[in-house]
Order: sequence, then C-alpha cells, then structure tokens
Amino acid sequence: MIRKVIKNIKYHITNVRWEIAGLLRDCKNHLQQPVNEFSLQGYEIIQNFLDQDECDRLIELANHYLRDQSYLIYGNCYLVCRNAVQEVDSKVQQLMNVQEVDTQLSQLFHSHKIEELFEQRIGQKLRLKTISIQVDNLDTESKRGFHNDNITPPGFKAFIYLNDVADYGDGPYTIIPGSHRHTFRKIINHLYNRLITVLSRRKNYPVGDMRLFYSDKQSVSIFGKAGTLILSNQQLAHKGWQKHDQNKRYVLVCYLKLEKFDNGELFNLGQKAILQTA
Ligand SMILES: O=C(O)CCC(=O)C(=O)O
Ligand SMILES: [Fe+2]
Repeated sequence: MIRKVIKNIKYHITNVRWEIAGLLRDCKNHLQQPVNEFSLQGYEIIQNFLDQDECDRLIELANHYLRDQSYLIYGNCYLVCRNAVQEVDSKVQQLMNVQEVDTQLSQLFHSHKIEELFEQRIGQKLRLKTISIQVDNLDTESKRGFHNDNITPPGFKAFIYLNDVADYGDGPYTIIPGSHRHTFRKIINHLYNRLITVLSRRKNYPVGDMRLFYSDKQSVSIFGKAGTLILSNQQLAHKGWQKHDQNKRYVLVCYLKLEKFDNGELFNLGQKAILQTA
C-alpha cells in the first residue's frame, strides 16, 4: 500500500518536472514572438469570416449527422456525444474530422488559410490538425470551469460561430485576456491539480484545470454574429459560459499545433466513445 502511494507520488513529481521545464520554454517562446494583439492577449476576433449562407449550410450538415449516441460516420469522421466519455460538458456533441465528409471544409482544410492567420501573428509555422463542428446543447449544470486544453506546449484553436452568440444565454466562449503568459499561476494550478489527485486518490486527473486565481470578474465573454472567427491560444484560461440557457450553439472548431511539436499523429479525440458503443 505505502509502496503504491510512493510510486504514485514519484510518478507525479517526474511529470511535474517535465511540465515546468515545458512551461518555462513556452514563456521564453512567447517573449520571442512579435508584439501584436494576438501574442499579447492570447486571442483575436475577426468578423465575417464566413457568410450567413455558409454558416446555415454547416448547421444543416451538422444536423444531418447528429444522433443521440456516438458513432462512426465515414473514414475518420465520427460523432462524439461527450456524455459517454466525461462528466463535464456532458451536453456537447461534436462531429470530428468533418472535413472528410464535406468538400468545402476539405478545401478550407487544405488551403492553409487558417494556419496563415496564426503564422502572421506569432511568426512560427503551424499545422491544422483537424476541423470539427461542435454543437453545444443548453447546459447550466455541467460546464467545465476555466482550464487550459493541455499543459505544454500550447495548442491553438480557431472558433467560428455558426449562429449568432449575442447573449450569455447563448453560451459565449469566455477567456481571461493575457493569461496564456501567466507562467507562475499556471505552474501553481498544475501543482494543485496533482496534489488534489494524490490526496483524494482519484484515478482521473483534471489535466489543465485552472481553479486558482481566475474568476468571472476578470473574464471577457466573446459575443459575435454567425461567421465571427476567434483565434485563440489554448493556454489561455478559458471556458464556455456556464449558464447556457437560451439558444443551442454551433461552432466550427479548427485545431492547430506548432509545427515543431507536431509528431504527425492523426487526430482521434473522443474516439474511444465510438469503440464503446461499437
Ligand atoms: O465551449 C466553449 O466555448 C469552450 C470550449 C473549450 O473549452 C475548447 O474548445 O477548448
Ligand atoms: Fe478548452
């Protein structure tokens, strides 16, 4: 028993050392980036990236494939109903690798347009890994709080609202501006997550949760018409607004990695949900 506990603590300490080294490297990397709104604030909003007709078409495409359960659609395209894989954000459904079943999205995927928007701002090469359509059904109970998507290195996402997000009840993407550069606060949060995992003997560890230092008072919720694009550094403390009680939200979400950290792996987030139901 004691041996098991010591082994567990050692495991966490080894990982924490790597993560701190990674976060310090990320901090140095941020300081080398050109100074602009995106590199300083960690996000930027671009209006009218898609027109209304294209947004409506993508909503229809999503509706066509929506089911109550996760399933494989075609090739690498699949639907994930998050309630099958996690307790938080349990009302989210997401069509993964959707560029595989739609010509226009496939063109966008291969066009390098999204990568360029980020590259112009951070001065480094990126790779677009996948495009998905996220459907956020109304949820006032299970929304995940402030978090980073991973620990290190930073990931990037381009979110494109497909319907108007005009009010808190529409579930806006919500961020703490500039928090992608809060190296010390991140380290403390990551240590805290490890600590509560060890103390509570939980199996699943809340990777990336940002429970300390951040509150709604410091946050900015991003409202916008259908077609609004949000460029986002996923090391920002961020979340979807927790009182999403008005309109269902459809978002096109593009996932990107820095080229130097991309090992060429296929994108398979949530795929185990399909294996479970197969
Ligand atoms: O639903 C949102 O607005 C945020 C979702 C999120 O945390 C993410 O895509 O990383
Ligand atoms: Fe996230």
